[in-house]
Amino acid sequence: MTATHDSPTAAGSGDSATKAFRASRSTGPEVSQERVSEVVTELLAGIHATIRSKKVSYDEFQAAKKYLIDVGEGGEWPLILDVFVEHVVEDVAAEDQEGTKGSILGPYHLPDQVRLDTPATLPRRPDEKGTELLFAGHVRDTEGNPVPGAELDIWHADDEGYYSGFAPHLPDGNLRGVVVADEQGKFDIHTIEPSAYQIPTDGPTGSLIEAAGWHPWRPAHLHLMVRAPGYRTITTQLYFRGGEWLDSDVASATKPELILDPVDSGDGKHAVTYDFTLEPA
Ligand code: MBD
Ligand code: FE
Repeated sequence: MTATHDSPTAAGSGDSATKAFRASRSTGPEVSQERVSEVVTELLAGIHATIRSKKVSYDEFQAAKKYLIDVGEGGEWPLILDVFVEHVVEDVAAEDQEGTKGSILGPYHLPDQVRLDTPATLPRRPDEKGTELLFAGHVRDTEGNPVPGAELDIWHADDEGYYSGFAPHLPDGNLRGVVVADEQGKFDIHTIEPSAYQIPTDGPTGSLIEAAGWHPWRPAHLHLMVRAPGYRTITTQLYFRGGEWLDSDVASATKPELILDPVDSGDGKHAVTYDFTLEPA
């Protein structure tokens, strides 16, 4: 592949992810002293137990300190926490969730993207590469009734695995949009299939993955938040049958119910349907 642009750097996307996260949370939630104490005490006990059982040395402790400083300076706290921790938070949140399965939000959601009535084509460059995809379906409630006007907030990587807003060579808003379903809760979204995503290898998250001998890949995926007034918002991701890394996602965020089966619709284009079920808020 010949790149026609400088490769986006980890520091660039890390900074953007930190800024986007700060902008999305103006104030932290209120957490009681009791809760802080019980959760942090158990968290620290886990770290202490690992130090004892693995006989962590002073050199290793200082290396860890340096590493954590680097994660912060590189703006990679959103990335590393979403890759290695968020999936368990999502599992816990999902315990009482009906309807469509959720998955992690990840670090690359941006609010306030262009609103488009269905049928919609996500903003793309004139020469956007990748297989054309028609992604269609219905949004219904848990009793099977349509949810008219449901919003499908969708964002995904391009054919090289980069996200707009986090890779400077991409126009703002590329492959992002909020698609409004029709009176029957139906949506038709034209876009292109994303490529697999590789954690940037030049930053601290990538260097940990390399140091541990793991691989830095997430399978190709679409991100979605599906919402409507009176319903619990679903945050999820959809994957592609046969895609590489489905069985070893570095972020542990795949679920069998979230795998799409696109079919050829002629002209080399793909089409797939997927229906969403929202539970009452
Ligand atoms: C991604 O694209 C993503 O979805 C997650 C969860 C982490 C890193 C990059
Ligand atoms: Fe992603």
